[in-house]
Amino acid sequence: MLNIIIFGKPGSGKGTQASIIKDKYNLQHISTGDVFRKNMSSKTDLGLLAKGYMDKGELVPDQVTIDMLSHEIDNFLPCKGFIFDGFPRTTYQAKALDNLLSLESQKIDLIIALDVDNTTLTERLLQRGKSSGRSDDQSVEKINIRLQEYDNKTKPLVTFYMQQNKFFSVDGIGSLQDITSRIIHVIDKYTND
Ligand code: B4P
Repeated sequence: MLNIIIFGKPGSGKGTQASIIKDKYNLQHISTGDVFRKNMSSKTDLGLLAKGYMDKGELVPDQVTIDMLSHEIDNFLPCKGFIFDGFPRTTYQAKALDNLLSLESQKIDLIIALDVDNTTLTERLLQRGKSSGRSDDQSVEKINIRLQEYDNKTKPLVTFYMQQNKFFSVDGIGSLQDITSRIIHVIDKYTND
């Protein structure tokens, strides 16, 4: 199996790129944000709980997210590998993911970060907010909360994965195709080595 995490700040293009990369390598794409949003639109208990956090731009509590992810992984097995998008977002989640994969004698192979500056991210998210209707994309204040959540809770993962020599960063600004090529370059180098 090949297990990849697409990492980055809110709006860095994780979902956009993961949808493209999954087809090239025949991976199962798990986006925790998408699963939460599906639950929100069908008004499940999980969706109603997640909505309270997502509307404010905050992360959903770890255990809720991990339980949901575990269920998603089980649904897809057996498979050729996963591309995780938006997960993990805390060190606690990263350790839980390692545990879940180890149950299948698997591990994370690569974490690929999309590097985008905060000004560009804010512009992208406000632009998306015009058509997505997503409450968390509607104001600079809310986007700033999401960026603060990233700095406080998610950024420590850079060190966590660097210490394991699994962390790679690519420029997340440019055309979709150029960014996809940068990601493919990292994956192919890893799989050919
Ligand atoms: P997510 O759904 O993960 O979404 P995101 O961070 O907003 O976006 P992403 O980086 O995927 O950007 P996208 O490709 O869409 O998270 C939303 C919320 O869910 C979180 O705030 C949190 O509350 C909750 N959540 C999710 N996972 C969680 C977890 N593990 N733990 C706790 N809570 C969790 O791209 C953004 C925009 O940029 C799009 O409009 C796109 O078209 C555009 N774009 C992409 N690439 C571009 C490019 N190269 N040039 C120009 N525009 C580009």
